[in-house]
Amino acid sequence: MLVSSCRRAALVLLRSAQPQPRNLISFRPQVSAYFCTSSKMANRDKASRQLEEWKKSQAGRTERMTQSTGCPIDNKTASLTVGPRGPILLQDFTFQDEMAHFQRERIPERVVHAKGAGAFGYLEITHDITQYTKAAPFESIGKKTPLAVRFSTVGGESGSADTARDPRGFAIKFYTEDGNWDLVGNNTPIFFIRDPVHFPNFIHTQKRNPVTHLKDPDMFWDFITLRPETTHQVAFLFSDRGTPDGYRHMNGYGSHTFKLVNKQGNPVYCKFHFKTDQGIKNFNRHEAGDLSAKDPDYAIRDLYNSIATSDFPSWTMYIQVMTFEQAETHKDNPFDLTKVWSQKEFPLIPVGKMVLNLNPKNYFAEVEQIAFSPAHMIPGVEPSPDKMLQGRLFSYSDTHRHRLGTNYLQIPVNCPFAAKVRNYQRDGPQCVTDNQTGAPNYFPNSFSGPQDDAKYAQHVFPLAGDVARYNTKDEDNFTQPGSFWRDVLSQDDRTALVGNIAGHLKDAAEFIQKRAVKNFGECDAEFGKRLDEALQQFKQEQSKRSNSSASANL
Ligand code: HDE
Repeated sequence: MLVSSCRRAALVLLRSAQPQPRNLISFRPQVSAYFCTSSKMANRDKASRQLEEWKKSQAGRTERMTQSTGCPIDNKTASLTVGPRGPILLQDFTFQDEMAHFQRERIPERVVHAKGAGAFGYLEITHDITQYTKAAPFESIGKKTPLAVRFSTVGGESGSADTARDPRGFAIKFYTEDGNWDLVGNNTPIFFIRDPVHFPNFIHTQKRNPVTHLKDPDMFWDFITLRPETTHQVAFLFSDRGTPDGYRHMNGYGSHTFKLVNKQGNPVYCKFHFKTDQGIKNFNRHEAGDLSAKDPDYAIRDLYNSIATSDFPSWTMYIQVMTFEQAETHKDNPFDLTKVWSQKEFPLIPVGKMVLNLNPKNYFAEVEQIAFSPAHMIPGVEPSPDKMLQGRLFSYSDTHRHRLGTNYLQIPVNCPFAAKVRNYQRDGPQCVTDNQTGAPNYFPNSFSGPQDDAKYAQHVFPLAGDVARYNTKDEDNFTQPGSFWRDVLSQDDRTALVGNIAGHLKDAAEFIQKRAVKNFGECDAEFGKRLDEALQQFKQEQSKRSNSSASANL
C-alpha cells in the first residue's frame, strides 16, 4: 500500500516536472514590478537579480532543510565530531550524503558544443505545407507546437567565451503528438566536411594539442588546407558571421537535406531555414575579442535577459523543396553538406514562426541534460542519403547513452510528453518511470501489449550502387565559396574576411599558409592575392618588432 502510493506520488512529481505543452505556449514570465530600492542595485539586469526574484517568489516562506532521503536536518553548520577538535563520526549521514553527491556532480561535457544556452517556446504555423509533409506540427495553420532550443558554440569547453569565432549550434526539439522531433542544426547552411569519417579528426584540430594542452597554430589550418572541401564553410566562418552578436541575431538552418513525405506517401527533398526576426548582427574581431575577456558569457546573458524582460526572440521558418527528379539531374550533389541550394532555383517557402518565451527553470536539469539527436524524427520527416546526416543518425543517441545513461529519454526535458511511450524496453540504470507497469514485456503477445501499425511505414525507395569507399576530396570545392566572395560579401566584408583569416593563419607554419593561399585563390584569384598580401604584412610587422626588441636588448 505504502509502496504503491509512493510510486504514484513520484509519478505525479515527475509529470509536474515535465514542461507541459499548454504552459509553454501561454507562459509569460512576470516582467514584474520588482525594482530594487538602492540606486546601485537598480542597474542590475534580470539575470543578475535571479536570486532576489527567487526570494520574492517565496513570499517569506522558508522550507525545511532535509537530507536527500527527506529526513530533516538539525544543524548544517558543523559536522558531527567527537569533541570540538574531531574526528568526524562515520554515522554523520548528513555529511556523507552531501559529500557523496558533490563528488558526482559533473557529468561528461558534450565532446563538441559544450558551451550553450537554452530556452523554451513554440512553433506557430502560418502557411500550409501539407502538400509536402504529414508531420504533426504542420497539420494546420495556427497550430502551435511546444519546443525547446539550445544554442551553443562548438569547439570550446564549457567555460569558454561565447564570442569565440565558431559556428553556433541551433538545435530545436519539437514536442509533438507523434513523439519528439529534433532538428539539430547550426547557424550556417553548410558544414566543413561532406563525409562523417573525418569528423573526429577535424574536431581534434580545434581542441587542445595533446602535449602542450594549448590551442595549436598548425593543427586547424593543416587539416583545413589538406581537405579543401572545408573552404566554403571556412570562408563563412572567417567572415564576421563567425562572431554573431549573441544567439538572437543569427539565422538557424537544418543544414542537411531531409526528406518530407505527405499523407499520400509522396516524397520531396527539403532544407529547413529559420531567419531571425531580430535582424542579423555580428561583432567584428576586435569587439568579439574584447567581449571574450569582459563578458565571456555574453550570449547566455543576452538570451536570458531578453526572455526575462518579455522581449521574446523569434525566427521565421521556411523550407526549400526539391523534387526527386530535380535531385537526379541537378549539376550539384543535393546531398553535399558543403553546398547550399540556390534560392533562385529553389525559393524559400514560408512555414511559420518560432518564438522563445520561457527561460529554463534550472540550467542543469533542462539545458545541460537536454539530449538532441537527428535520429529523433516523426512520421512525415525522414533522412535523405546525405552521408553526414547518416553518420549523425548513429552518433547522438550513442553519446547520450554515455553522457546521460540508457534511460536518457526519461529525463523530463527529453521525455516525449505529448506522445505516450509504449514499447518493450524495460529496466536499465535510473529507470524513473513506472516502467510500463504490468504490460507484457515481449512481442508478439496475446495480452494487449502495444501494437505496430503499417500506416507509419517510411517512404519506400530503390537504391543501387557499387559498394566502395569514395574519396570526395576533389569534388567541386571552390565554385560556391568563389561566388560567396564575389556576390554575397560587400567590399567591407571581404576586407574583414581577409583580415580575420590572416590574423589567425599567421601563426601557422609557412608551408601551411601557402597551401591556404592557394586554396582561397582557387575560389577567386583576388581572394588568394589579398590574403597573401595580408600575411606578408603581418610577417613584416613581426620582423620589425623582433628587430627592435633585439636592438633594445643590445
Ligand atoms: Fe554534431 N554532435 N556532429 N553537428 N551537433 C554533437 O552530440 C556529430 C554536425 C550539432 O545543443 C554531439 O549531444 C557528428 C553538423 C549541434 O546538445 C555529437 C557529426 C551539425 C550539437 C555530435 C556532426 C551539427 C551537436 C556532441 C558529423 C549541424 C549540440 C554532444 C557527421 C547541421 C546539440 C551531443 C546540443 C552535438 C556528432 C556534425 C550540429 C558528438 C558525428 C553537420 C547543434 O554526438
